[in-house]
Amino acid sequence: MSLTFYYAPMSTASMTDVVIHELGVPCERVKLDLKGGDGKKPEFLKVNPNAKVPAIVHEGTAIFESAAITLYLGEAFGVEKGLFPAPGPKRGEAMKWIVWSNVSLGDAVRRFTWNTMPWTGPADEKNEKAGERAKGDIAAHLKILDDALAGKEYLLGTYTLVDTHLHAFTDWIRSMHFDFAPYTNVAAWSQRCGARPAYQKVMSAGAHG
Ligand SMILES: N[C@@H](CCC(=O)N[C@@H](CS)C(=O)NCC(=O)O)C(=O)O
Repeated sequence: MSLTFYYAPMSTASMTDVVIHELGVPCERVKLDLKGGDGKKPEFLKVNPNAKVPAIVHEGTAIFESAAITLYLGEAFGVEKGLFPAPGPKRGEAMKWIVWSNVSLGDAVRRFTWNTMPWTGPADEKNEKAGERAKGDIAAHLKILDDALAGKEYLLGTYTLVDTHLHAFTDWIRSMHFDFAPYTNVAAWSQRCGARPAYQKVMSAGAHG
């Protein structure tokens, strides 16, 4: 079995890193220095022409986009480990939340970071009103997640890679000073997911990961 994981510490790739740790699959890790230009090197552009991490190569096939990677690894390795549903309606639920996270919640987060964070782009392209609107949209999405978690420990009932994926994403949102206190179900779920050894391991590696 050959699996290669291309990553940069403290990036979207951390989400995939936690997924790989949860699954316990052996892989070759290739750390990229994005600021140093590794993402734009021809050998990496062959893996991901978008010049972004995460990316994986499994048995010679390159896969990019964090949502696609979680879905793919879940299907390939997660079912037998009880971390991803077998094909059927539950699998549909898993797909729904992972795509929702990157597309719907992700859209609000991208607008928020672009308009409010100095590290995303030039100051003269930022728009305060658009930032405020995006902040409200993130709050609306957190409410949707909160409602979905009502009466449940995890999104699909038991812990799955859906929680791994969404928790890594929402914990990054929380780190940008979003108060989860109004979302009591999200706050409790976030603590449960954050206590898992795989998440602790990736986070403790931090910038040196
Ligand atoms: N939609 C992509 C986004 C990945 C992404 O934006 N990755 C950033 C790091 S967080 C990146 O590699 N940026 C390239 C760079 O900074 O040069 C995914 O979900 O995989």
